Amino acid sequence: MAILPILIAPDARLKVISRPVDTVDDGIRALMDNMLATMYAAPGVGLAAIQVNVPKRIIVMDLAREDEKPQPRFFVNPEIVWYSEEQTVFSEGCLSFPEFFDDVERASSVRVRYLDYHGKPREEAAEDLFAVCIQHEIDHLEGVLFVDHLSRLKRDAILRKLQKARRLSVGA
Ligand code: GNR
Ligand code: NI
Repeated sequence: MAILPILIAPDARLKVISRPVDTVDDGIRALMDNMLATMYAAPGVGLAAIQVNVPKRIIVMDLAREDEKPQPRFFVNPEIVWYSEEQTVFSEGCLSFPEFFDDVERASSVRVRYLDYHGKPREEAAEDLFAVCIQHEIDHLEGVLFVDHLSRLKRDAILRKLQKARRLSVGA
């Protein structure tokens, strides 16, 4: 398994709309395994393929606490088929925005339809952190980032700080 480099904002590649997967084959499974290893190494609780510069509709996730055994989940071509009217606010982060967190309001619960690791169609209810995370990840597949849910003032401030951090680190 390989740990892949994660794209850091601002990066135009994070705005690309990801394409559906035709067939969940061994190549897709190898990519999902590498994404999972990358997510664990980061560490993060979710990762969309576009974050490792692969514009395919694939998400990996593990919401288990540190004292629990790992519960890796894989979502191919995920679609939200129902949103609760009830909304909740959660302080979100993103591996593509290291060290930035801010409140985002989303549906409290959703139903998600997807293909699993073996290409089998599934449908599942998501609540709490699972609901937050699946909505955050599916946004990535549309090129939408959590800062796009913030005011332009906050978004621009965060992007400027990341731009500056990059300038300092690469000396560009
Ligand atoms: O690791 C992650 N943590 C997180 C915390 C609150 C809300 C969303 C997330 S997802 C994020 C990993 C990530 O960037 N996935 O795209
Ligand atoms: Ni993210």
